[in-house]
Amino acid sequence: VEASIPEPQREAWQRNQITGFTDKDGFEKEVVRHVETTLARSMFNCDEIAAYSATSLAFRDRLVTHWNKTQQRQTYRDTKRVYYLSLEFLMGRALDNAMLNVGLKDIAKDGLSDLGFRIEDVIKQEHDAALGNGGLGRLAACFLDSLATLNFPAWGYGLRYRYGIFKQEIIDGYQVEVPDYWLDFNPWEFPRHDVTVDIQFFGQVNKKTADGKTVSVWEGGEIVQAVAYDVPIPGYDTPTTNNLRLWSSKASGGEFDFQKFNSGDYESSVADQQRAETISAVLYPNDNLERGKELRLKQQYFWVAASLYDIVRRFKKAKRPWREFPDQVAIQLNDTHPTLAIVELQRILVDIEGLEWDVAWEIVTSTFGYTNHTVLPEALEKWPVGLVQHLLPRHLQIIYDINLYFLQTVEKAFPNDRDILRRVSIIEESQPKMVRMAFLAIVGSHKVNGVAELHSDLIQTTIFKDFVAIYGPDKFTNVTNGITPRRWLHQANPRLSELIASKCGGYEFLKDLTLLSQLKQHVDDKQFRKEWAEIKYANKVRLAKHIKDTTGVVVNPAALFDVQVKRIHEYKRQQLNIFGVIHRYLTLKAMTPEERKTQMPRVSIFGGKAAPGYWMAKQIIHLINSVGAVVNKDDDVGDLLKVIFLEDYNVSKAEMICPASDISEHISTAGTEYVYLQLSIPFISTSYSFVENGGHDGEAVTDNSQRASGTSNMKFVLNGGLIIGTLDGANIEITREIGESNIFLFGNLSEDVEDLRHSHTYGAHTIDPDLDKVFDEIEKGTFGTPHDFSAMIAAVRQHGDYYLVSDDFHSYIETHHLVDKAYRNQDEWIAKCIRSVACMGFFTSDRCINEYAEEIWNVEPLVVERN
Ligand code: GL4
Repeated sequence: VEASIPEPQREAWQRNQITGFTDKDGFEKEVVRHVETTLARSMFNCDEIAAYSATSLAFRDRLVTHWNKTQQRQTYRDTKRVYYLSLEFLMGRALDNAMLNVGLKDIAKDGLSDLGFRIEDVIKQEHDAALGNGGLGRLAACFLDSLATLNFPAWGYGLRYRYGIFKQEIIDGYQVEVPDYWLDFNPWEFPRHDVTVDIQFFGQVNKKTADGKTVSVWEGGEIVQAVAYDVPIPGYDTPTTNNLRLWSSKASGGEFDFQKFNSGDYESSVADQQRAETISAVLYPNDNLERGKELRLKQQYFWVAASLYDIVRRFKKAKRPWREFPDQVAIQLNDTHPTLAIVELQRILVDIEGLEWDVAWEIVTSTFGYTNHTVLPEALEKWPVGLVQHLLPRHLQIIYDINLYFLQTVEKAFPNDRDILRRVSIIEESQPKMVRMAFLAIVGSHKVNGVAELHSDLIQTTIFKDFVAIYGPDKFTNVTNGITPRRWLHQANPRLSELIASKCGGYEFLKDLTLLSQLKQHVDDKQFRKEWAEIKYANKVRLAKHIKDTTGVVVNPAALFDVQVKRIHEYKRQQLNIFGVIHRYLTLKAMTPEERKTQMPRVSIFGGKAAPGYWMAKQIIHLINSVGAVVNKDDDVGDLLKVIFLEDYNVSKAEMICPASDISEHISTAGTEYVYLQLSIPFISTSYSFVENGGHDGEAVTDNSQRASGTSNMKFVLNGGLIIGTLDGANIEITREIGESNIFLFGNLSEDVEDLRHSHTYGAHTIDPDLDKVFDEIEKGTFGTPHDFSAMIAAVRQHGDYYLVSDDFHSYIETHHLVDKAYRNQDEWIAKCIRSVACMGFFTSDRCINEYAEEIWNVEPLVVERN
């Protein structure tokens, strides 16, 4: 308040309001000004990076005025805000997105051209902001875009990792990890050196009595400082610009501990500083896996404590009573990573603000919502009690108290059931004892949601079943994931977006994706189909060029492009794909030249990172590259088969790849050990006519609980590609929306999965004969030293084939034949693509955010007026 300008002088400020450029001349002026002043360069040494920097700064200036206005408006109106806590925000590039959301990309294009640059080249200079691993982090980024576009007062809170997800290089066919130093120059962040929070670790808890009241005081230990870095998040076609606040760690007391420094202990003062900075140094590169490292827990508490301090500070400004906290604040926990926030808020309210336990707990549970993203057991977070005790002694006490009160209510409700207490306890009575973070998140939240219908059913009937019995079904809900059509259609595929706009009454569909349904009326329009096909072809040409530039391999853009890009994981079954590719290769080799002429040319495109410690995933990458090395130079097959591994798959590459795919693969194994239930999927028939779709007669398709939702499937379909998949997470809902005839489904039934696994382990496990031949070929050394791939083969032949690669192999191969056949009829293929896109309205993240807002957060949009 003291920093505000007094009333009489405000007129001068208002008179000098910065409005930002609105036309080409204005844009050019700003770019030149930034090149010459901010960057201290000139037209004699302005390269593409400088042009990128100046363009970004020009747009950033525009965003900042909207951003300030949005924040002022939200503060003034004092409405409820949403805080999205996520350890990962996989944002990708910001400039293109800012230009499109602000709506001045055409102006920038012309302006840059006047100044001697091509806008595409300028955009490409930007380094991806890659603060995430895969689907979970990208979902958070899509949600931020939708929150701003829908004018919700919302902040994201995360960590500002110095190193995001590593850069992947492929050297001699192997993945090599290179650090991703992305902060060299980042015009999109604003350091707020004045917004800092001291975060405490270690120490001990002492009881103190004052005014007849005993309180717990957490004392001693060490302090690390959190510094805020703010990133503006522009909405599409709205001035609303929200904030993503990322915390960076720093030694408290600045650069050095001067006392230590002056007393000659230079080394130790530097060591302290480095130890503090380590906290936000690096993103853990695992997807769907928690490794229980102490530093990871430190990251979690550091980020959560800083964010809560900030949220509470903001709430306290309005001097409202504490009970109104949940009317002003909704906090969403993106997976269990921020679960300590529940404990931290209880600590603030009880220990610092002096509220009664029950009053505080009511506030806490009304504030939080928790999203579960996986049922994979290795991804469910548990922390050793001893580690929590050491790092956060007061928090462990609070966790024990939360558990005690919780178990007391359970005991009351289930007086004769002793076992339920053991099953639902937040503390697992194992050796060592563990804190079960998902259970803590459920107990401390008012809503728990899964991310696809099937996934949400599954968590309620399996891992969280007891909690449904305790709390009733209303606490649990589903919000099926979605993607932002701004980035994943308009930005990634501008020509398709334009063509769609010409049939759907302009670009309104980008804000209301259900308007895509108007495309149905145009499916039979020959000219429209032709233009559609031309755009797909042009996107394939662009990808072919990228393939040539990065791998040296020439691919035919007229071939069927078959894409599987995502993190490499055994459950996602890239191994099934590459074994299928080898089978195709062997089949082609066995054909006469005449027979080969009848075959459909294919390009099998893979991409994705393996966690550095995931050895099997790295073998899969190596096999893909080794197969490519042989196949791509085999003149017998020529254009009929090419195998490509695209290095360093990330958001900006995805924007190029998705528009260029004809078919993409979403083929993870059906079911897990948790799936004993039989889910009926009413809109999916249990028998298929063989030709119309990818299923098999009498073979029902199935669920997949390993992958919670999957979101890349949505990106591919939205860009006019078809998909081949198991009935997995969101594949099920995609099938419901686009119809069975527009998707290629295959694979075993989930209810058969357990039996199949059992038979592998205890019976004679016969491998599919075609797959056997593939293995024999690998073992002959056709693709390099067989030993390199022995574990992959052994996993199927000897170790029980947990992911059912052999069981699904035949139906996978058959389905690919159907794909080839369908692709020959280009006209019908394009029609299927158009029909599918027309039905994708449901999968916008705008729909997700509206559902969260209504069902979980209870927040309203707040429109900010334009200037
Ligand atoms: C994931 C799921 O594996 C993925 O299916 C889902 O789409 C994504 C977003 O909800 O969350 N869970 C974890 S852990 N990583 C993911 O990508």
